[in-house]
Amino acid sequence: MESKKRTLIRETPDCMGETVRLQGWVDIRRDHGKLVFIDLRDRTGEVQLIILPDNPGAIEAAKDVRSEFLIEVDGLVKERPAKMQNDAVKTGGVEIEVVELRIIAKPETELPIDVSQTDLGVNLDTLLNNRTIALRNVKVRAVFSIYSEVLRSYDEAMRAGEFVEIKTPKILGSATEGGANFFKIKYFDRDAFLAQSPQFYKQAGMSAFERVFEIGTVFRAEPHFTTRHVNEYTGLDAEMGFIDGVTDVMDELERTMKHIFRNVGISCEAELSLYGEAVPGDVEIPRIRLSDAEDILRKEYGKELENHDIDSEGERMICEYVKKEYGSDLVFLTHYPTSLRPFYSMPSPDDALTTETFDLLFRGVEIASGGQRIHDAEMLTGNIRKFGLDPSDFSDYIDIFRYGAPPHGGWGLGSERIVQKMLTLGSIKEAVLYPRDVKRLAP
Ligand code: AMO
Repeated sequence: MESKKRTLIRETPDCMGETVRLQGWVDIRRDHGKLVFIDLRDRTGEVQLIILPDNPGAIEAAKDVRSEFLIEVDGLVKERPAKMQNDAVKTGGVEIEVVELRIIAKPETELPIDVSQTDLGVNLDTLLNNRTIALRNVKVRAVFSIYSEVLRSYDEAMRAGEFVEIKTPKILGSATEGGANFFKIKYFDRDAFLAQSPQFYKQAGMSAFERVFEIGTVFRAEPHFTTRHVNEYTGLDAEMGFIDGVTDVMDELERTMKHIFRNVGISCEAELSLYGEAVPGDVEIPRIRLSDAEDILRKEYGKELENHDIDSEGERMICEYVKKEYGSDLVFLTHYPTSLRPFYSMPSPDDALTTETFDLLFRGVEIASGGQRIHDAEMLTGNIRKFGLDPSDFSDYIDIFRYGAPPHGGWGLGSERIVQKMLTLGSIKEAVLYPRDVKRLAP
């Protein structure tokens, strides 16, 4: 038995009439009179095992087998009777008549949650407290299969656009960019801070490579209890030089998003269908100035914005409007007021009170922020002062531009929010493997 090679469940339809070795988890075991049925799953699918009464060895070996046991079976691949072929999850048309069955490992006690149901039916806390176990559930795993495809597709789109991948430090000597949402840590005999964006480093990378991207951890010390914030997330950042304007940056982000959605639509059809979801249609993403969005909200929804800043309700409404008017699940809001954007944002050439920036919204939630940056050292120094900050705290950053840098811009895209909105998950935490929030540091 030892020397036989493992066959994956996906491969069983090609092995009709052969004896194969399968390994996996027991989803469920059913006894029908003297017959024992076991639904076995591995990473490629699920198949029904059948143990016949004329195989007392296998009946004996299976007698204690329960859900979530890990087993190995040698069995004959047979055609599954047509009347049984109505279960979409199972490998169609095939069942395995068990010859030998061995237990590889078994749970010490019953699992804290029943992972065999398609819908787990537990609340968010229970799901997260039992995260490792919950990952055995087909719908929970689907989230992270899609997440994996999002990461791969982002990487692929960036490389296709000739962006160079960089990794920038997450431990910083100073909390220069703002301060309030930095985590302070002990670093030997002094204080250090966890990076809340790769912003300065990606601009530095851009100044040499023209185009860089990073897939990296971002830390935010925000005491938020919302459905779209966590304190540690994975940012999909990019920065590109020699742009004519912020439009070039939005074009590149639009191309990237379409690539991600197209790939997920093709590779993750089964996972999406578990959630009854489809990826957004391949339509042009509308670009609306924030001031125009403000007018739309007032006229269409009777909603007034405070300080011309759009809140989460406004973001939901504008997405609803765009879906209705343009059939798009995404929208760029552009030209945010100077007062609402970081000091490095390029002011609009015709209006110093607005910036060449944007947010990208997807089904009601902001998934990316970006814009053109100031690339002139003197202008940047002046802007730092205007924001009430001290240029001497930014000398490494200003140096990037002192030695010459092209007009440039980029974005920061939240990877988990993409998946959250793609599957309409109630909380971003469902799309984070082991989320960190104000209260949660484990598992
Ligand atoms: P910003 O702070 O808007 O921009 O962040 C960019 C994107 O990151 C995601 N995001 C979050 N996701 C989960 N939990 C959070 N607490 C959280 N905070 C932000 C969002 C958001 O759109 N340096 C700029 C980017 C740039 O201009 O290039 C920045 O960090 O999807």
